Amino acid sequence: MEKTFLMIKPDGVQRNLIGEIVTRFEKKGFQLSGAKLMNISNEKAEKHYGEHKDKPFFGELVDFITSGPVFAMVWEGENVIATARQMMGKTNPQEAAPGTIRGDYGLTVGKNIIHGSDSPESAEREIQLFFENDEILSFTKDNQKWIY
Ligand code: DAT
Ligand code: MG
Repeated sequence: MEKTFLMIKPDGVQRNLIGEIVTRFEKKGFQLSGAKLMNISNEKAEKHYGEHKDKPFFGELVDFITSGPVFAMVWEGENVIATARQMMGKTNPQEAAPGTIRGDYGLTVGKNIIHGSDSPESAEREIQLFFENDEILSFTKDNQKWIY
């Protein structure tokens, strides 16, 4: 089954949105395979956001993501990478549709609550960056037959 890396950013953790966000993905039918509250080192942050290293906001982005604990997660399910991105909404919360996580909870692009992998390649890379293999659990829930 497809897996993606999702991360509630420091603003989402500070604003007590972990439960609300986890609930959305659970209710959708996706399965949580791993999760942890963690602080991100500068080095890991720079690796994670490596594709943006030449952007003017890179420094701010790294400072923000290392400014407090994040809640890192691995979720699995059919087409979870693209579907999770849809549920998150557009990068800029002011453009994100109501009903999406960023559309419902965010106001500014610098504090947009959640990260989600944007392709199978980034999902693989980001899961490896944030999780050890034994932190990701594969198990079958009985409810699967009512989802698929
Ligand atoms: P996404 O998080 O939707 O994948 P992205 O990969 O283009 O978006 O950018 C990564 C993060 O960088 C994004 O969540 C918030 C920040 N960011 C993007 N564009 C920005 C901008 N123009 N000004 C400030 N921060 C920005
Ligand atoms: Mg991105």
